[in-house]
Amino acid sequence: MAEQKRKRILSGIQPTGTFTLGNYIGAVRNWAKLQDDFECLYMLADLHALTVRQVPAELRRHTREAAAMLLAAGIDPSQSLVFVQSQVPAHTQLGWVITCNSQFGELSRMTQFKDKSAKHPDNINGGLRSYPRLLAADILVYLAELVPVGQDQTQHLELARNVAQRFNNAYSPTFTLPEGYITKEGAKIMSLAEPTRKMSKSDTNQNSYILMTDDTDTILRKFKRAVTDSDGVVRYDPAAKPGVSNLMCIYNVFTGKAMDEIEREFDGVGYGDFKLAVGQAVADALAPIQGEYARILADTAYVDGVLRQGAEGASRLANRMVEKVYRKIGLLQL
Ligand code: ATP
Ligand code: LTN
Repeated sequence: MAEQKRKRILSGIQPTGTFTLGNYIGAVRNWAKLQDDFECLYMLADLHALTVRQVPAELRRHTREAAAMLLAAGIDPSQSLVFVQSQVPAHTQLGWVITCNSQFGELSRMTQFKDKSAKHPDNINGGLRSYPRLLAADILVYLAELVPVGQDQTQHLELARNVAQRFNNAYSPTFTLPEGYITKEGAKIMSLAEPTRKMSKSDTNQNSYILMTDDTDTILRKFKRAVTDSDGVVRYDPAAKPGVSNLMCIYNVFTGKAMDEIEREFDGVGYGDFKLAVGQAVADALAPIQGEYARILADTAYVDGVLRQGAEGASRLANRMVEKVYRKIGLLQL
């Protein structure tokens, strides 16, 4: 009985490269924790990844790697559905309906569109702009109530809510309005090289991010080089001290220590020791995940089996919804 009352969660991540510490802290870490209390669907958004040019063989490899990383980070396929977006055609089927029920202007305001078109001026394609409509379809096709994401996705969620509301008004109540599920700690981990920008796996500067697969030496080296400031005091002040505050956020996530506690711990201690402590906390937290990741990734048949089973389960849910929507909007059913 309780089973039926669990709220449904959907979230996605693009298989555009190895996950960063930002992806883990802002999204993936929370996904595993939510499984006991919610019905969870976790998706590798390979169609979204196409908004930026991908090398085919790499996209394929990254997709399997991303699946293995989700499993290594604690997502349990016997509890949650893990699947690849392109293997559930219902997303694109509903996506077109959403496209026809959304307005042109609202898309150009999206920060991610502006960021990515600035980053790839030679490829400002239609998908890059339309992308939030497909994201809305990803969520609405499952009537997902909660969407655990990092802070950078709030604008897209707002758009999904607006589209859902508009559709419900134009036809009849159909879609649930999804809420973001954004944790306070680590909702936006910043780049280690430019702490006013978010840490991103597609950054060209390798020192700006920690990858989930980085070994301890690499992690320590990257933290050692992390940009801070010149006043030498470990104090939480994201506006005035973005670099130090970002490191404190990361330390807080892995040690559970509050900001004032961290300030006391490193009172009178130089940045060098502080950075080393943060790096070590991260390395210690990632080591067991990395062990699991290597083990799971080596078993391609297992990973593919999980994804196949995930796509079947997700399709069953999503196909029903597409059928219902198609009927509502007057597409002929035979
Ligand atoms: P890309 O660099 O390819 O655009 P990305 O690293 O920004 O990718 P996404 O695949 O767009 O990552 O995001 C996956 C999830 O990780 C989303 O929920 C997003 O909000 C979250 N996320 C991404 N970067 C960060 C970050 N720096 N801090 C917190 N959460 C993040
Ligand atoms: N756009 C997200 C990935 C994503 C997603 C979703 C997140 C695709 N579809 C649906 C939440 C719900 C991103 O990672 N930038």
